[in-house]
Amino acid sequence: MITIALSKGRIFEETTPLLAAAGIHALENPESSRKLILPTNRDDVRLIIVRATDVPTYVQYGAADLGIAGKDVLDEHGGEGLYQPLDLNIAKCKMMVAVREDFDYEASIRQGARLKVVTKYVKTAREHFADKGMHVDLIKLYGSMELGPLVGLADAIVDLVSTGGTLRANQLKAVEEIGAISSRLVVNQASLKLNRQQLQPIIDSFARAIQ
Ligand code: PRT
Ligand code: MG
Repeated sequence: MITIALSKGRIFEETTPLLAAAGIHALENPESSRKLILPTNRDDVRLIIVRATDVPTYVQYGAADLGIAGKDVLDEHGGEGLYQPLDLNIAKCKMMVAVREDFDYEASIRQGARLKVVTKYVKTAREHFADKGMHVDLIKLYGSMELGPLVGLADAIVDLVSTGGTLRANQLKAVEEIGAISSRLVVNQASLKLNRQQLQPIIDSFARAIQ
């Protein structure tokens, strides 16, 4: 049995055409089903529905053979035990630093101010500011980072931006791009060795579908 770990929402939606290209169709919709293990049209393939941040963990420990996860999530996880053969070019966005519209980020850097930063992406943020030689206090949040600067919890946020609508709606502005983000196929290295005959055709179909 091949197990593929996916998260609901944008990753599932954007993965559906790739799975179809490999001849794999979920028999239930994860948005409406409460099942966490979804059968597919193929007796030898099942999907498991997990939190986006948990996908690398399931694949790392071999509970899933394949998974699809954002580069943001993989960078935080560290990628240990994972083979990452394909950038699927889906769920694209940018990792950004953002501040209140009325906050002068450049001036506070020039003055060497110690910024307070809220983020879900502590490792990414720590590395980014260390590379810039900036001293920051990082505060870990699990969501709604945009609120931090509005209520005095932080001067800046590190978060994903796609349309920019969430920043605008909260009177925030992006001041720095940390990097481009897209989702990657991740493969358990041991299971690729053991089950290459089953896994390689799926990987190859994904590769052809994204060209
Ligand atoms: O939502 P949940 O807490 O369950 O988990 P999650 O947020 O980790 O999962 P999900 O499904 O929301 O995101 C899965 C993956 O999609 C992420 O790991 C990213 O790689 C990718 N992705 C692409 C995004 C976005 N675009 C995105 N815009 N993930 C989140 N966002 C959020 C962002 O955090 C911000 O709050 O959308 C908001 C900004 O969007 P705009 O369009 O207003 O700029
Ligand atoms: Mg989300």
